[in-house]
Amino acid sequence: MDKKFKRHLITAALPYANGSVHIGHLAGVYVPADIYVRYLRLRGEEVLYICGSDEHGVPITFKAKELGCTPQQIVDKYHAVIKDSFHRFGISFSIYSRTSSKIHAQTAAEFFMNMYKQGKFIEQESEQFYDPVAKVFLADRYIVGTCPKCGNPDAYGDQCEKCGSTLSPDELIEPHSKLSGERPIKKSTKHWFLPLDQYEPWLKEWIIEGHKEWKTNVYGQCKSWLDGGLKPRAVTRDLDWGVPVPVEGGEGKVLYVWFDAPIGYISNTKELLPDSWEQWWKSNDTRLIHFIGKDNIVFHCIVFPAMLKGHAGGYIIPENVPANEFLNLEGDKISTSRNWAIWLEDYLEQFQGQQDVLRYVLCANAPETKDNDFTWKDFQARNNSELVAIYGNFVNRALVLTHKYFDGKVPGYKEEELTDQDKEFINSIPVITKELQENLNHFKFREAIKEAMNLARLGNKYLTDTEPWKIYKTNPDRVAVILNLSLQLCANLAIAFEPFCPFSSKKLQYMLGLAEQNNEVCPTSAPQGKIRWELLGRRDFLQQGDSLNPAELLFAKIEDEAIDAQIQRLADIKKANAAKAKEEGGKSLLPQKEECTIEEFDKMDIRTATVLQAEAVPKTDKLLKLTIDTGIDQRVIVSGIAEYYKPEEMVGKQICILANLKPRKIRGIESKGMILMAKEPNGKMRFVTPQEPLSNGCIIG
Ligand code: B3M
Ligand code: ZN
Repeated sequence: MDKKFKRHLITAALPYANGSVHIGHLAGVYVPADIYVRYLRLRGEEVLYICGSDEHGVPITFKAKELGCTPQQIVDKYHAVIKDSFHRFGISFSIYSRTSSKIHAQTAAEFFMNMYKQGKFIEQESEQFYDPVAKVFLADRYIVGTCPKCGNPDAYGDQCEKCGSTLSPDELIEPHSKLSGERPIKKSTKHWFLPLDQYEPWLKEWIIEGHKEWKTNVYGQCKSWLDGGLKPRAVTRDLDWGVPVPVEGGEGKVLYVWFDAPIGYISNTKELLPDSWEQWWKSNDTRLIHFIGKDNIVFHCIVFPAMLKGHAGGYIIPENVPANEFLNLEGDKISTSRNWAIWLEDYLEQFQGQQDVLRYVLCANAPETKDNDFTWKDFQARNNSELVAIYGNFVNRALVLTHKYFDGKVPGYKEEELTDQDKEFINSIPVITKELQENLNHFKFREAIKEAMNLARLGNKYLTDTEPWKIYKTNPDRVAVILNLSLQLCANLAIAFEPFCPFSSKKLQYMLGLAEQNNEVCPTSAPQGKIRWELLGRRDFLQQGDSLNPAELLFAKIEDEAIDAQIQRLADIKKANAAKAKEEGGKSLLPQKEECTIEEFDKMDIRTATVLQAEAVPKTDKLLKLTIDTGIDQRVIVSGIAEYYKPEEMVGKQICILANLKPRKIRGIESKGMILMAKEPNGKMRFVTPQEPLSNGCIIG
């Protein structure tokens, strides 16, 4: 661990308080952060783990509207639910607070005011989208339209959830109001902008030059952002839910949720440590690490650091941002609106006392470098053939045999009794724990948990090779050696697994007599006694004659019935979703657009063309780069159709294009024109083609 840091400030993304948390959130953010924090605590490091509910933002106001209550009622309800389920799952936050707290409103307002006074914002009257029917400005998610980068028809005014791009409402194609469905008009309003462009050279130096060690997915996203050029971003909104803008002219406006939420990390620290929070946020010997999902990268690597820098109040910036990719469920993207998720609350209810199984599976299968899939079959297999059959089985054999042969007292041995086999076993332990530690230091939790399991594997092999049950009658002294060493490995396992599976680790510590029964699973300080990381690899945890507590199974087998019930539940949801989509398909044709004149239509140069070449745009899921023959020239169009067509399917096809669309750069490629596509209400898209082949360049009109 880097010695220049005295303390570690670990943050986990603040979940929106408009729903419960699901396995995607857990695998992406809270489980890895908790593993890391527990590891640091075991090392005796000074560490804070900061989180809380994100209680502002448009989706919360939508939810309130939907349920006919106030936004405050919504956040009160979900804050309590989320906080409680995190605790029961063993997520060991130092504090879990909320952004509707007084201290947060104050901290965020002061932060804004401070930057405002230093002239760090651009104040600008601009034309913003306004819903003439609902009579409100349409901030962020109140406005939807087609993403210009990937073609997703349901992109929001601030972000496209499909491709992760951050957007401004002006970039949306065919914007419409989420409130009335109306096409919005433009109306003048004043806002404050953070001139991100001014921070570009500094950000480039800091990330591109200075943090090449960041995870490739994170570094790559930052680089493509910075290469694309940054623009000023509004940090205020015309809304009535949020932190009021504290300056003159700010009446009726609030801070943008992505301005106030990251300040939540600061206000929650302040709430926890009113007297010493500044030491955590303002000294260079604090190491700040943000755990987040990939859709939050830009806010944590670009916007928030620019705010901290712009504030000029001595705030530190993150040392690392180990963001994860997404977890899918049984092959499909997790979706709250389609109820395609496993909710933590439900899991805790249905798999009581089995928190560690989910923690283990989510870590072993974490979407660290790419999106990954959670399946119930894999969950069952990992429990039954790893936790039960390897870790649980080894511990159980060591303990039960000691109870049987030595009356539950740790047997002793003399150094000279050790055989080569014993020595090989003893020497293998630190080799594995060193690997485990290296991986933890580098946020490679999947690899780390494998090593922890390898430690248990080693124990199983040792018992299987030495077969103490066969030799007890003839050679009890030899059995004493074997069981002593096995119990010492059990103690090693209790430490090695503590970050990942704290519930069973506590149970094991108790069975070994190393801890009290029912001790706190969510400690917020360094553990005491022998459960310390620095002791890993040793074999003097237990002394001859120490008493063990009764042996209990660490993990229980999960039967097919339990898994089948879960699979059935998902099948039912899929069926219900399909029925709903079918029903809605019929009625969801968009209403006719506003009238236009023939002159307006004539401005559009629509022609036939043929695709000559097609290739996927690297590092995107949605984009194809098409080289086409328009009859008048050959040119490139980048189109968001990769979801619907493979490159090879497009080659040779005749299509229709809007030829005189203003050229745009998409992912660094100049795109000249647009392919005409027809869209089904369910979102499926097909390109439009003449009924019989025509020459290229025919005018359509
Ligand atoms: N509430 C967004 C999310 O859950 C968010 C994170 C805020 S972290 C400051 O994706
Ligand atoms: Zn997109």
